[in-house]
Amino acid sequence: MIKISKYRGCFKGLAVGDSFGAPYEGGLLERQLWKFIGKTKQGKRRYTDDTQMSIDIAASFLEYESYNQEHLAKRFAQSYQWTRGYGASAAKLLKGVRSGKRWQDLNRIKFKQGSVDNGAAMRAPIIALSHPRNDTTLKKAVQLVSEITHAHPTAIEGAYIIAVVICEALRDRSNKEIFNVLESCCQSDIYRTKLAKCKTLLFFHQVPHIQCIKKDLGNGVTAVESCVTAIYFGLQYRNSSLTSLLANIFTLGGDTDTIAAMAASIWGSLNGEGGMTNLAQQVENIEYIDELSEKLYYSHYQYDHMLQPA
Ligand code: R7I
Ligand code: MG
Ligand code: MG
Repeated sequence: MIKISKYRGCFKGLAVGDSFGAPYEGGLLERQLWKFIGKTKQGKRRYTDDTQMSIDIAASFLEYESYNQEHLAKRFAQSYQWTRGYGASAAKLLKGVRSGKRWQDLNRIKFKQGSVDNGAAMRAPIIALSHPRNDTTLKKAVQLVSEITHAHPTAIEGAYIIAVVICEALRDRSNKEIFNVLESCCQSDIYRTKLAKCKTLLFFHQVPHIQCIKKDLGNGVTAVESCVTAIYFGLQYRNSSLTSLLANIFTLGGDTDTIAAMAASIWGSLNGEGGMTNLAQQVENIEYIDELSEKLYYSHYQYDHMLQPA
């Protein structure tokens, strides 16, 4: 049986990676701005859209015991705040939904096939917590949750491979086992090529120079330039501290909040919540994130839980 600590570690890892990565994201202007808005009045680190949308997914799933796209789109829209650093087209879509428009009429307006960015992948770990078996129900759930804001096939496939890695990490699979599963799930040439490069870096090299990771895997805001990078870090640092994983992602630069959010949630799914307590305590709303993780867990493992001795 999967341990509850892994559920907590997955969700808290996402929030830790996001809120510790946010100060390093973007250009000079964004970094300066975050210095002013990056802390709560109580001095906790604020999280960005990555964690907020993950919270929305968990809360909406728990309310419906499944994914209801209309409910989730409204929940995303209600939670929108510009200070959480949403991408420009996601922000526009969410403001549209808030004013009564249908998400289906908005998600392909700016880009014909939908956004290619990593806004679907950054929240995909939570879909894995709601569908922890890597099967067709997981794939369907990823499609439903992602297409509301990110209809492009590469955005959805990026979300799917992140969710698959989380499912396998929750089961303590080795890096080799995880790659075998990824290779059988992954369909497009673009991700197959990235995964092959990632495999080389993970299995056949000493820890590579950070510039090599940037060149081969990427550090950008598109799903293609960030999902495999996060997988690399989550797996490469699985036996190291979360702090060292994060420090290396911050050195890499680029979309640091999102790459760190995805990588740290993989790390937390492998290692559980122990080893991130000090970091998690510094993040706003972490008690609510814990509460949601627990509810997601017991929505699956209630029966098994009742069989366990107290
Ligand atoms: O994916 P999204 O919600 O968030 C992207 C990043 C994440 O790392 C968050 O943490 C946040 O920091 O931002 O963002 P979107 O709004 O879907 O996309 C952001 C921008 O990417 C758009 O406004 C476009 O400028 C660009 N973009 C594209 N450009 C060309 N072609 C997105 N999709 C396309 C495209 O298909
Ligand atoms: Mg963000
Ligand atoms: Mg980001």
